[in-house]
Amino acid sequence: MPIEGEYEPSAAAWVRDQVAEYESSGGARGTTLRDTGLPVVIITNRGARSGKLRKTPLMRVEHDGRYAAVASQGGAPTHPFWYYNFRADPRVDLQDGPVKREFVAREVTGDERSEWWKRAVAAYPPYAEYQERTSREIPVFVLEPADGA
Ligand code: F42
Repeated sequence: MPIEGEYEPSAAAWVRDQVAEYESSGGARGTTLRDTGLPVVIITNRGARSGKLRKTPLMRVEHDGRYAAVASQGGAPTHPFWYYNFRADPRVDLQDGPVKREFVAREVTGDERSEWWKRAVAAYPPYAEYQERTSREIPVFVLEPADGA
């Protein structure tokens, strides 16, 4: 069952515009990071305080049907809000192009984080620069299909 609730668009115009284009085109347009051609997914998550639905575009990092969500926020010194949302309620919906499915997010550490970090940097090399920019260890969540597939 997809998570339900009132959608609260991002405070950042470029983000909410990308979500609008992605969703209104059924995942046919707005699916890359600006003109990089690198693929983006949209993750719907529940606000930790507001309880509202938040829709967060992230770089697509996929392996064997599972995805990584990398809380880089461009190498900022603080975690993005969605990091706290995922921790408060790990049930998320992920849209990858035309396909939308339910997942459960769990933060990974140690060797598992290292393995997914390599995949993330391979998918989006700037993640490595972002990590050099901050003393904050950039959190990584792995999203497992909710139906256990
Ligand atoms: N961000 C990343 O961190 N990693 C990526 O790989 C990434 C890729 C990407 C690709 C395309 C694109 O358009 C954006 C991309 N972003 C990426 C940016 C990402 O989508 C987010 O905008 C960014 O990470 C910041 O996330 P944020 O959750 O901090 O969003 C801000 C802008 C926001 O919406 N703030 C809201 C506000 O009102 O200021 C609050 C959001 C929120 O979730 N609030 C919680 C609630 O209860 O509703 C409260 C949370 C709390 O604990 O207070």
